[in-house]
Amino acid sequence: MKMTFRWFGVNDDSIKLEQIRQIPGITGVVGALYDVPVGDAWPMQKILELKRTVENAGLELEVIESVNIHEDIKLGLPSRDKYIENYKGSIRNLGKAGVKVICYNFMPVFDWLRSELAWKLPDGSEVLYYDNNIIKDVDPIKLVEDMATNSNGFSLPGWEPYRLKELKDTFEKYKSVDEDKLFSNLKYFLENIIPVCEEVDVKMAIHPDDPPWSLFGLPRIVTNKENLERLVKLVDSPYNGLTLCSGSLGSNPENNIPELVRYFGKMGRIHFGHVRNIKFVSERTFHETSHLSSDGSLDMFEIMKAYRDIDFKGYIRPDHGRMIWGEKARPGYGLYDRALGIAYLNGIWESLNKMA
Ligand SMILES: [Mn+2]
Repeated sequence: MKMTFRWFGVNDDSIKLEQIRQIPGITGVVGALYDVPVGDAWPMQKILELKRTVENAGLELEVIESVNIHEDIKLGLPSRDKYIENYKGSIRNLGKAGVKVICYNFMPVFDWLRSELAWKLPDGSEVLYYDNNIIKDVDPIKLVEDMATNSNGFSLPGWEPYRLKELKDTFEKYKSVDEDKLFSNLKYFLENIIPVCEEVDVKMAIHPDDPPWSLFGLPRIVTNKENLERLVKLVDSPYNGLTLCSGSLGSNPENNIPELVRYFGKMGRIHFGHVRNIKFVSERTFHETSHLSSDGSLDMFEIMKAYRDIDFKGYIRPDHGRMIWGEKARPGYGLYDRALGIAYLNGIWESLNKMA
């Protein structure tokens, strides 16, 4: 297991690489280029610049999150071929730069979604909250505006303004895309790019939908064991793999995370693990918590034990943390609580290794 930490770059993160370097056991950051429009190929020079910056701080850049997929690919429009060619270019360049894993998602229109970005827990810390009763009645356009204005001045990953400009138009186009169609569009994409991944040794790791159910009538397919199984079989190659996000899949209590880790881990299809906790409030309503098992509804010991049992050699990172100790950062992505999360996960890992 290699412990990593998501970082948004020199210009768009409150956290410095020098600070990340001091987290015990850290090997690298999970980075991305945020100034390349979705659909364009990532230029080699910019990738190398990022790599140099990260490596100068004593850290590795072996995982990218995310290389976003152009909406035309998800919609299966004729224009997708041009964007798929660009995507292949990004994969080749990232491979040349030593990147081993690309995390991506295939969620229509919206990336992750919450009803509140700073919900106060009794101890005064702030967390992200998802209340299905609010989401089901909200106008998605209004929601996008709220997300943009309540994020402490940072852009939120997946909610970049340029992606959301033509929202109404995109909604209209999705009327003809159901789950089967979305699966076949994903298959088309994977069949085209996986040979390139095999050639340059870069593994694709799809992130589950967050939350793992349909929103605003849009189809969602990366949601449960059955669909994950269908997904890895779309193209039967170890390069067609998963980012197993405990918090995203775990917000549906029917998803047994340790079982999923063992099942897909034994198949060699988990390349990246997002490990975090959430607390169920009621059906389809939950909030995020510290990583500690007793603070939430997921058992972190059992999750890490599953990774230990499959002898996991891939990358792990803590996921969203609480906002604590007065920190002002991008919601979910502060330094302090994610560093605490790493220390805790490392502690579990050390115990598991010594008890084995
Ligand atoms: Mn995640």
